[in-house]
Amino acid sequence: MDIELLQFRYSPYNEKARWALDIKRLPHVRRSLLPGPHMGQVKKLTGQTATPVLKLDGHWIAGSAAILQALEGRGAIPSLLPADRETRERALAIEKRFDEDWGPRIRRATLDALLGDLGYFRDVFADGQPPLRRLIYRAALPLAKGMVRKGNGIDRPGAVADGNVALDEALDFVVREVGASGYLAGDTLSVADIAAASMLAMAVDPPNSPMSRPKPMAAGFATWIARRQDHPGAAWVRRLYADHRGARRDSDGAIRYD
Ligand SMILES: N[C@@H](CCC(=O)N[C@@H](CS)C(=O)NCC(=O)O)C(=O)O
Repeated sequence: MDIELLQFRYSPYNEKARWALDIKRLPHVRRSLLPGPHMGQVKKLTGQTATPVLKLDGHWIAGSAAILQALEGRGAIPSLLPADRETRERALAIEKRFDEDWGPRIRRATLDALLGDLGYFRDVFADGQPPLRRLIYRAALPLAKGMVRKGNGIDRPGAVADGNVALDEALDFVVREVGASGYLAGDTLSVADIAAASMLAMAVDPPNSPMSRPKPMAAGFATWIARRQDHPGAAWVRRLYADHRGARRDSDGAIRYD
């Protein structure tokens, strides 16, 4: 199989890549890495450490937007780029706003809520890993916690409050910008919807999806998640998932669509 995805469980950027591969029904091998220990492996392949990274036709591609673009370049259907130039530019601009502005800010609030319970943090990011790796990962977390905070900019004053502001801005944005079609750019599903729903899934936790975290959730995290469930933007995310996200859960190994 010539497509391989190196990813993190429950990460929004990785969810974008998984979603595109799934909706285009492109068979691939998926491997979940542990955040932290992933660095050496990803850096060796791509010269940087962020996931997702995708091997396509022998080349490693880093970055969810570049990955989606490369899959489009292969002509796999359905296309996630509107044919009309103006609508396509709108879709790509919305994807960029979610990827580069709202995504990292919302992630700070998400990670802060998750870091309140390191056992649960392990349950989320080491989901699917063998028992011994889970044990070692949990033991390392008290020391690694500071690096997670620093690496994601959570240690800056006001970062978590700003993440919650970004979440409300982004939820309001989808309510305001979704057209009569139910999509953010044009009349069909596009990269804009996938980027927006994947980023917002951090706070919406869409049921029966690869972004639905292990249950029961840690109390503090459950409280944070509960706070936005009644927002109409959260209802849009749940509907997009119900209508367009075939996969109910994430898995590793060979992914086929027979
Ligand atoms: N702009 C990148 C962002 C990817 C990103 O931030 N990935 C995070 C997980 S959500 C990551 O792998 N962080 C670990 C690292 O950068 O070493 C994309 O669109 O893929």
